[in-house]
Amino acid sequence: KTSKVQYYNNPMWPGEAHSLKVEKILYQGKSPYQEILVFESSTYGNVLVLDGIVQLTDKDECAYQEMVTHLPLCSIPSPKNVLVVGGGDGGVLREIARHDSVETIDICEIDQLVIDVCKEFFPNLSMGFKDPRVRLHVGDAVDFLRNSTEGKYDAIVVDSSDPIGPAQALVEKPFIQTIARALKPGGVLCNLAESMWLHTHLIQDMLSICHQTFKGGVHYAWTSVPTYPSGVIGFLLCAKEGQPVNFLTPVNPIEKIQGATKAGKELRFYNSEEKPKESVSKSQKIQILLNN
Ligand code: PUT
Repeated sequence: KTSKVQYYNNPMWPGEAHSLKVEKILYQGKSPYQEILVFESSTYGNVLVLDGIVQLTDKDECAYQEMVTHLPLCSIPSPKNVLVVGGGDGGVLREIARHDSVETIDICEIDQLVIDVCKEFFPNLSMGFKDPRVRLHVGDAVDFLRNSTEGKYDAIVVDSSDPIGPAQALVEKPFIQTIARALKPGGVLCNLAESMWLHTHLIQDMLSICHQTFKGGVHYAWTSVPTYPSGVIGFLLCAKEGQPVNFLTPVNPIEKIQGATKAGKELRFYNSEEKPKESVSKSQKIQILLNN
């Protein structure tokens, strides 16, 4: 029923739209935070949509979940306590569970309905909740982190929706500082950082906040997710000063973790292979795009 004008009016990507053919609507509802839609598509399996924005599809979710998780967790020697902010579909939990050094996985998701709907329609992701190390906290991550013990976590993964609506605060300086406080020295953050094609100013602001807050190093990474606007999504990888962290060469390669990628549990997208040396850094590329 949405008119064409509405299609092109999303403030995150004005003038653009991407469409998927709907075979069947599986669920439509409204939580106190957002509108939730699940449909079966012709080409990408089941699709989760929040407030009109595609969050994941069965077909390409691996490219997001594996990268947002293993980029940070493979960059530190032995992650033990990990926090997921958002991530109510369970996909990041599924990926963290591959790491046998991990002892506790806290997840703070604001919307119980997202969790319930994903348990029904995305069993390959929500299986992550079955891991006995997972402790679910339903509530606002800003409050959760404010009340959490200083220096508790080895890694924090922010798997939110885009920074409009409930996730707006998650890209702002006070929240980033609260995250830094909750990390151990040498702990790492992976925060959703949108598309370099669409959100260069937002990324530049986030880079600047992260550089001010994290003295152990900040990198911009990205992955290809065809059903996200512009087909890519980025991450900010940040390290708290303490132990040296090298995001470019995984010190904890997933392939070396016993059973992490065994038959039936293979990774579909991520591997630890080092990228060829590049003459222009990712941050420089963002600057080049911004100047054009
Ligand atoms: N959890 C990531 C969602 C991004 C949607 N654009």
